This record gives sequence, structure tokens and C-alpha cells, in this order.
Amino acid sequence: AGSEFPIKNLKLPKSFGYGAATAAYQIEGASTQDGKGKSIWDTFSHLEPSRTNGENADITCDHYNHMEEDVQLMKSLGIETYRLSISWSRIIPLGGRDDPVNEAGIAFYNRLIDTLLEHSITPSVTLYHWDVPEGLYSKYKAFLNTKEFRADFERYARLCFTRFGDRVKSWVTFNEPYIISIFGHLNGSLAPGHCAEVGTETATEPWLVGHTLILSHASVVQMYAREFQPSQNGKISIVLNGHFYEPYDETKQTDIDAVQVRLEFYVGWFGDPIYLGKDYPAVMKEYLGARLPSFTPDDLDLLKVTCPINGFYGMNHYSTKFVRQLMDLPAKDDWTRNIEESSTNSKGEEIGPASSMPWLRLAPSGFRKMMNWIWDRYHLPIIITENGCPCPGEADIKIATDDHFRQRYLGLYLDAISQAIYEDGIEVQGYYVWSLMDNFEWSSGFGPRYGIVHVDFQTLKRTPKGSAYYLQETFQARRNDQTRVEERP
Ligand code: GBH
Repeated sequence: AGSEFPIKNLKLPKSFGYGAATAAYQIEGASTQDGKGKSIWDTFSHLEPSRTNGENADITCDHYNHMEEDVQLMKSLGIETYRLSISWSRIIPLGGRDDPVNEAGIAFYNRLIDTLLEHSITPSVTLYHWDVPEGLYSKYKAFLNTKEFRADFERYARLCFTRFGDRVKSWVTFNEPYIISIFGHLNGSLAPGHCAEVGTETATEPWLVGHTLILSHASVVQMYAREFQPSQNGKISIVLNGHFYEPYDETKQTDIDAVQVRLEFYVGWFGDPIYLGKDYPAVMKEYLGARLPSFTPDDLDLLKVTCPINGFYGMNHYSTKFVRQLMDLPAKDDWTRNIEESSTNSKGEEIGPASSMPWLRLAPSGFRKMMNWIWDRYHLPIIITENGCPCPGEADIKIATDDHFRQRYLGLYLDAISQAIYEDGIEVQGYYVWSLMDNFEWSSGFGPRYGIVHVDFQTLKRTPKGSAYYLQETFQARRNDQTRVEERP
């Protein structure tokens, strides 16, 4: 099967950055150490463990107590930038704007940032990767209360910029607002596990959550630009995820149209307000009607003022799916306009080889098309903030470090980036592999292993996989090809 998808090792610009990404809840552990407060993920995993494969991240990789070792490991693997997230409840245990700050939590992130810089690894910090303090959820349901959440998030962000911004020059407000809204507040498969029980036809919660996230992002971007950027000189943006889509039946106009509809619901929902300073995509307004909150004139002014401050498009991307519009069925209201996703098309062809996750298949041409779609719509430099996969059968320890599927996946996705840069003229500035190490994969617990470093969760021993060495070597080779590599203009 390998020969069907040969890696071409295409060149990358000399300035192209090689990084690895993680998130606080997935790797830190130390869930109550040094005064850390609870987050919605502590509640979610403990209250009903079947929602997380019976597991929780109380300990996970124990990165909190292995931080120096992990930074040294990154250095030894040639990793140049590290995307981490801060645990809000570690530094403000109850979360709110009047709640006390936990200096021990601040000290941990100071040590982490300093250790990275001592090893010449550039930190990129995500303020929010899904772990809102439980205190804010029990008090006012967090994102479901726009005004309260926005004020508390501003205070948290200001604290981070004040305490870490002298050394952190790359900031992300929220990781994947789509997932927070849909998986957290529509189907409830991720924390806080809020199911819009009234049914998707009338549910307003996910769209309200999205609205809160967009406005909270914009306020914090404005604050950063006014109060911090002049002296700190950093960049700020948000990270959006999204599969790419291909028509289920390429001869059907409705299936071809479904691709665009699906992308606008997935990416345009957040991208249009944030990166274009515009209202929600027309197709969303038309289909969701009054369920979708409206921006006030003041909101739109704020979005217009802040949209050019976003310094990059943060892109998480893993895979591609087929879509079709279910025209003949009664409109049961699948909220994306009766669009169904699948990994097989009308001819029975698969979109690509399967990883161990049913939704994640190797489909690099979709990745290239996705970069084109984003570039055409937003025209902003792209940073790939997450990309990676678990190998089929990787739970089997014997193949854990011998991860050919992952190497092929990563190699082909890097080839797609090269083509996007040199053939399509897109500005792609850097790449973070998901993930530095195996970790707690949310609702799947410790089942899927996304790391380029293997973690034995009994002994906490870290062992680099083949893909860690592959990435180190391929980045060197791809950026070192004197005859072919040209600098980006
Ligand atoms: C990212 O989310 C996260 O940022 C990261 O924390 C996570 O570990 C990583 O990806 C790997 O999953 O079964 O068809 O309903 C990616 C968003 C959300 C994509 C759940 C897949 C399930 C799709 N993921 N989603 S499906």
C-alpha cells in the first residue's frame, strides 16, 4: 500500500518553522497539585467516566513534574517551536475576574517558558484549549453567558499577557471554537457535555457559544493591540479546525454545493467574523434563522477594527470526508442543512487509508485544497497549528515506535504544504505536529496515540518513535536543498 502514496520529500522554505503541539489538560496531570482548581474536564471525566473511556487526565503524562525532561527531549529531536496551552484553573483556580491568582501556577509556566527559551525553543501559547474553570461553569454556565464569560476571559488574558508576554510573542485565544460549540454544547460528547436536548431544530446553545467565543476573541485581540503589542511586539490569532470535503457524487450539483455549505458552516462561521470583520455566512443565517445570534452595530465595529490585527490563520487540519445533501429524506434537520458526511463516495471509493480513528484518513490532496480555500477567502499567512494521526493498531505496543503509517502521513502532508507554497503561491509559515507525545485523547481516553514520542502510562517513560526522527531529518533535508529551495519573497 505504501507505494500507492510515495512521499516526494518536496522542499520547504528555509524560514519554515518546525514545531510540536500539546494541550494542558491532555499532558500536564498534577490535577490538584500546587493549588490548581478544577476545570470542566475534571468534572466531565470523573462524573461519568464512560464518557472518557473510563479514564481521566489526573496524571496522564505528568508533564507538570517532567517539564525539564520534556523540553530537553524536544531539543534533542530538533523541535524549534512549541505550542502549549495554559490551564486557566491552574493560575486562577476559581476562574473569575475577582478570584485570587495562584502564584504557584504562574511559577510553573514561567519555568516552562524560561526553560524553552534557554533551549532556543520558541513558545506559542494558547490561552484556552477546552478546560474552562469549573467555577465559571457552575456559576453561570461559562460560554452560555456572553457578558460574564467575556469579562472573566479578558481578565485571564490580561494576566497572561502581563506575566508571560515579555517572553511569549505568539498567542492564540481559543483552540477550535467549532468543537467547543458543537461537541461541547450540541451533542455533548466533550466537556461540559451539554446536550441541546430540545433537539437540533430549536437548539440555540451551540450558536450562542460560538457568538461568545467570537466576541471574547475580538475583545482580547483589541486589548492586546492597545495595551501590550506596542511594548511586547507579539502576534495574536485564533485556531480554527476543519476537515476538507469532496462531493459524494461528483455528477450531482447538490453534492458539489454541499462542499461549500459544509466549509462555510465549519470554518466560515468563525473565520468570516474574525478574519473578515463580517457577519456570519449567508447560508448559516438563512438556514438557522433566529437560532443564530445577531451582531450589534458595536459588535461589527469591534470585529472590523480587530480583524486586521490577527497576525496569522491558525489551522488545525487532519482529514477529508465526502459530503452529500440528503434531498429526498424528510428534513430531519441535521443543522448543516441535511448534509451527511462519509469516508466512502457513491462509487464505493474510500477517501484514503484509515488511521485508528474512523474519521481520520490519509488524504493529503484535501489538505492542499483546504489551504487554497482558506487562502482565497482570508488571504492571511497560514500556520499549521496541528496535524498528525494515530496509526492503525498502535495500541499494540510492539509497533508503537515503528510507526510507518504516521511517517507516511506526515511526509505526504508536508509535500502538500510544499505544493501549496510553491505551486499555489500560498504563504504557509510553519508547522506544528500533533502531538509531541501520546496523551489523553479526550472522549477516547488513552486509546489513540498521536505522539511522535511514545509514553508508557505506567512508568511515564518517554521513547521517541520513528516519526520523531523522520520529522527531524525531513525538515533538515527539505529546507536544506540549496539547488531547489528558494526563500519566500
Ligand atoms: C484536535 O481536535 C484537538 O485540538 C486536540 O486536542 C486533539 O487531541 C486532536 O485534535 C486529535 O483529535 O467522530 O466524525 O464526529 C480535532 C477535532 C474533534 C476532530 C472530534 C474529530 C470527531 C469527529 N476533533 N472529531 S467524528
